[in-house]
Amino acid sequence: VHRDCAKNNIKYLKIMALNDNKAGMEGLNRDKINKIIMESSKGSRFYENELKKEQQVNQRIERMMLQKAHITEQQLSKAQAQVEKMTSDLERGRDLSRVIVHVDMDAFYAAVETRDCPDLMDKPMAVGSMSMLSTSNYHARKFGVRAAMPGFIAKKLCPNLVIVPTNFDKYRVVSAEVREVFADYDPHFLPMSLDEAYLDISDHLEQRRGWPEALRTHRLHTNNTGTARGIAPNMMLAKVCSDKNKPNGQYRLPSNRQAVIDFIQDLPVRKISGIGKVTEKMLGALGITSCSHLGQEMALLALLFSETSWHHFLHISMGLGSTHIERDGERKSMSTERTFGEMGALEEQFSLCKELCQDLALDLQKEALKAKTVTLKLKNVNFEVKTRAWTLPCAVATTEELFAVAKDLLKTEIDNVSPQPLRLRLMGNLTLPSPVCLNVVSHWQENTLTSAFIYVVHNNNI
Ligand code: DCP
Ligand code: MG
Repeated sequence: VHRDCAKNNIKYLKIMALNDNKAGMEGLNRDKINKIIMESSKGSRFYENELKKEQQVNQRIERMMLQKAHITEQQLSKAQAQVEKMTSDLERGRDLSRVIVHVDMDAFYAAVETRDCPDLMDKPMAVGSMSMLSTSNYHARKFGVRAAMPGFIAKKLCPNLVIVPTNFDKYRVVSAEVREVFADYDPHFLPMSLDEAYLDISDHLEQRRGWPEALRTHRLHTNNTGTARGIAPNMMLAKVCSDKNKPNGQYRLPSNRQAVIDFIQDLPVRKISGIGKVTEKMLGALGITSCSHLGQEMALLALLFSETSWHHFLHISMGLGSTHIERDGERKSMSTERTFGEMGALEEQFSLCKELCQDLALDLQKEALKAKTVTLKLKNVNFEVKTRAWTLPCAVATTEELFAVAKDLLKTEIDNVSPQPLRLRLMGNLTLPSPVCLNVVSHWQENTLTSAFIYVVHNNNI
């Protein structure tokens, strides 16, 4: 029995272990933190679902290893030739002429709250509630406290943690102020969320060459709302760079091929945007942990993964990324998400849904775009994701039009779980094609909805 317990605990630790792939979480006492997380959440539905997901990934890995065992030398050399051809084509198209900046605010919600209450500056603090945290400041991160962790677990990790409730209106105002600054440097900057954006400053740099010295001097205001910037020749690299010297730092990767190749060599694959826990594990099973390993195993990857995946891996291994920030109207997606305490009251849920539609309508109108499909995506009691979509006969753009559809989709979900209440914890939005897809994603636990996003993505083809 004891041995079984020990085995289960080891399994549990592997699944629930602290996700420390986040700035400010290096060098923590993982064993101690994991023990507390484990003791606080063992046996929960969340754990059961994580276990199920883990088993699914393990099965995928088993199938992949079986497939690998059957690969012939001939298949491998054919794939190798294909990879080499594509590598040289990509190399010829390498563009090092642009200067791309990725900006990401440090501990964004926490920084705004600290601005309004400077006493919090030196204290470990987080924004959210006992049931869910949206973010934590860098002091709290040292205790293992991070976003998407329930506040009650965070309190066990850090008894002195101050938890401040979320105030989205404030974060939206700050975000708008920050975006005004971005527009000075690149009027076509691409916002990714309230606190994150890509800018192409190449034209700005060209223009300022002619400016007098005084104008070209940038005065640095140091305060508690830090910003991390990553400067690189493409978007993929800029995103990695902005995380490198967080908080309040920047990292510039020079625009030359050798610097890019050197930078990518030892970079763990997990640092690349788009490579998550599952891909990291699948690659790990093949002995691939760094970007240079990716390059070395490309032929194998071309045989084991889909074309889209291995093309993506090849780009990463060469340090290639997008050098052209998609301008208005070419943009594929726009998103915002929210985490809050528990929300059980129907009126509150509908009014939040309306608020999200309002945000969405504003964003759509700003760019003269319209929505055609409205999707409600939900994660149920067992953390299984469901989607509900409705396509309209003609594209819409106003709050009322969007809400008319989103409301019906939400109501259907509420009716589905009735007579139990649907209790929300997070709602957000992302928009789809202009034509557009309004996508409400929700997660709930027991009868408690833990998260929801509305998505609207637009593209030129529709
Ligand atoms: N957010 C959230 N739920 C999450 C992740 C983030 O509500 N699971 C919110 C709160 C964050 C904001 O989005 O302040 C920005 O997200 P980031 O991932 O950029 O996190 P921070 O800005 O807080 O910290 P960092 O300094 O690591 O960027
Ligand atoms: Mg941030």
